[in-house]
Amino acid sequence: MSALEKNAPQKSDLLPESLRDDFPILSGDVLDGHPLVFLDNAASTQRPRQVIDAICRVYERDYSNVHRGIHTLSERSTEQYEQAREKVRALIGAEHVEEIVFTQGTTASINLVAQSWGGANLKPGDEILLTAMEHHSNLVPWQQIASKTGAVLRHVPITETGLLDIATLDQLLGPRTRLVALTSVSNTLGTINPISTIAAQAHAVGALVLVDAAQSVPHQPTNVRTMGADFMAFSGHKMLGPSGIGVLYGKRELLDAMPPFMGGGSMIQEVGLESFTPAALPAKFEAGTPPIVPAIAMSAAIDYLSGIGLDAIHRHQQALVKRAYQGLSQITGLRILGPAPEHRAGLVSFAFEKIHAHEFAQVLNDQFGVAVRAGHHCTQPLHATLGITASTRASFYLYNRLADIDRLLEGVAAVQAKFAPQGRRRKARGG
Ligand code: C6P
Repeated sequence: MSALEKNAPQKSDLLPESLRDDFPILSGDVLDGHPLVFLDNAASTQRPRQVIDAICRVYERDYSNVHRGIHTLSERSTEQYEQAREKVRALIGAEHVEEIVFTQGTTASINLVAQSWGGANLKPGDEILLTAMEHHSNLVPWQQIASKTGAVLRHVPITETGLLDIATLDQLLGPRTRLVALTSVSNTLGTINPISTIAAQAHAVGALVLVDAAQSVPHQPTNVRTMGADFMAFSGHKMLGPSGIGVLYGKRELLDAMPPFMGGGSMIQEVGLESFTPAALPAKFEAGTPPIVPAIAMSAAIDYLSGIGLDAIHRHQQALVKRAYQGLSQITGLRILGPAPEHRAGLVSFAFEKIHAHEFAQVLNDQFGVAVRAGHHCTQPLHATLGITASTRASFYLYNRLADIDRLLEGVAAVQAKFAPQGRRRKARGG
């Protein structure tokens, strides 16, 4: 029995393969002669027929602008748009439905908090604590507001094994810390961060906590209250929904006290020629015509995910990532970034000294039908910390199978053998 077979996940950890039938693109003719192995889910996921149908249904039967008309179609659209908000509330365990603001995505949500809350509250010398593993979307908005307000950015480092070095929190958190903004799952290392522990420490010094949950809400059960999140951001397109829709969760009293981010229609109660009064939550933060159909379709995606169960989806991906990690660890000269499988979500990034990540991804696509992402994955500072400029990333979702992982391993081994037949064996390591 091979090492892979010995460590094979229990069948019960895996979801039934039949759910793939719900995803037309997986059986479509994407690549000439190769069945598609889609392992780029951290970038964006595919959509099931149920979500595609929801989009068609709204446009064919129910579509109009929301919150504006008293005619039937406007009422129908408004009702479905607001039902989507309630569905999001339930998904993340928020207390009040008005704590759910629809945005364009994670990036837009974080920018909203940085500009609105940050602009109103940050003073010179105030500190914002980020981490070394943040996506650019949770770095640049803070850099921008820090340079406007005189606030100072600090960063939690990572350990050799690719975990957050939470032992440093005692020194990094202090009376000047106003906000800790961090990712729940690293899109490059796969690390699952201990958000509730960090949030408790942040709250103990009076700081707020913003969670970038782009890579966790789609993959595991989430509860903003047990997590200790004051703000949380995520995107619809990473959870089987359309692009152009995302969510900002914020505690009601915080959102209430924040000034509107954008001005325009819908976000006002009353407007005069010289001034306006903002609308109540959540409309205050939804200026202009919102992403109506994307919100309704995201709600269909939530129904789909809830029908399968986020616990089961998480277990499925744990089984896949374990297999991928073990297989990649056997490949000569390959460096796996990030921690052991028990600390990571369903993705693995790796680097190979002698082959550029783009070359790797190209061959995997062209010769093996395996779609992965190559580059810095919008985490340039993290890559610099790791001493590299790029990596190759395979990221999984509910429709991936063990056979997909095996195809990836087959492709990686073949590329390695082709480009670096003399490569010396190196132990896989984190960080
Ligand atoms: N990461 C990836 O390939 P948007 O683009 O706004 O939906 O999400 C931004 C974002 C924020 N935080 C994290 C942790 C993310 O992973 C992402 C998106 C994609 O890793 C595209 S760069």
